[in-house]
Amino acid sequence: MKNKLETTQSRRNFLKSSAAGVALFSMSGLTLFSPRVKAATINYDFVAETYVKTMVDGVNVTAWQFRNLSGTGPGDLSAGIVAQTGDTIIINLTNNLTTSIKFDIPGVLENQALLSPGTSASYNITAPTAGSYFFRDNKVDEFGQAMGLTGPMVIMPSNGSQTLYDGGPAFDRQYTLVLNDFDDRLNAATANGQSFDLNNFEPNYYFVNGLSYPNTSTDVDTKIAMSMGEDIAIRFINAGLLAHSMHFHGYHVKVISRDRIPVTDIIDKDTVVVSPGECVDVILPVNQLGKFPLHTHYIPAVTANGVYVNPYGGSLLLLDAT
Ligand SMILES: [Cu+2]
Repeated sequence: MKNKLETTQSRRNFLKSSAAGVALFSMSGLTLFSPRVKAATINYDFVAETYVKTMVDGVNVTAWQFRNLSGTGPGDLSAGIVAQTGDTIIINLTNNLTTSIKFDIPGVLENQALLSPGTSASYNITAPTAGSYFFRDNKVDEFGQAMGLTGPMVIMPSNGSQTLYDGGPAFDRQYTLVLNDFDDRLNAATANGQSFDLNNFEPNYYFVNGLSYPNTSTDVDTKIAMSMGEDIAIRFINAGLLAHSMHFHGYHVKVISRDRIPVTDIIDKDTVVVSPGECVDVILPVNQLGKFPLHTHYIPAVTANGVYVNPYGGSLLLLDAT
């Protein structure tokens, strides 16, 4: 059926030509990571900052982001963390916002001190169990996330295997898809120094890795390129405030883990619920060729501000098996 050796070999060659030893987040749809025998120390220099993000319908929205000063995250995200279990991860964070923030990695680094505007802090963690995580600002509930202060953290097994967790299923390629959403009234209020009640949060822009369709269909980190016979790992990380039922056309997937906890009853599914704050890892066996959509079943989330643009917007992406 599949030639494992060949796919492994071509991946190795690909990795060889990349910037070895640098923990880049991803490129060409792969989480670009060279397995190591020994644990390493990986430094990330992040800033938290305000920026203007152009929506897929041309509207400009003032948002917040974590930005890696010497790298990026997947897609349009400006920061992401990739490491191997046991690595030392040092995150040097400077807060360039005019308000304090609280850096947080659910399940890994919690209850940190506030980081005042214009100051820096270093967060030193040992890379935990292999799996999908995210980081965020957690000062006031999900407010920081609603403004865009979030990014993925992917931890690979310490034994260098291309698996979703230690002893878990192997895959040929992996994609990390961060789901989040903006209510542009919240962004505008924050930019004007006004408050916004999160109870009134009704998002009107939706993203996968910071991109909305059709831009998801051309970016190497969000266009799911696959080959016949491959097993594709997809890490859904819902850093937004709404639950999404992600619907696969053309394929069934196996849900492997939820928040790093292996699923024991694995069945084939075409729709996978990803709750707010949840990380859900699935494997898609590629058993037919073609182009198919993958999208949220929450219909407003495949629009831009309630309008179908070009011909959709929001959390819709393309599965492309060649
Ligand atoms: Cu559908």
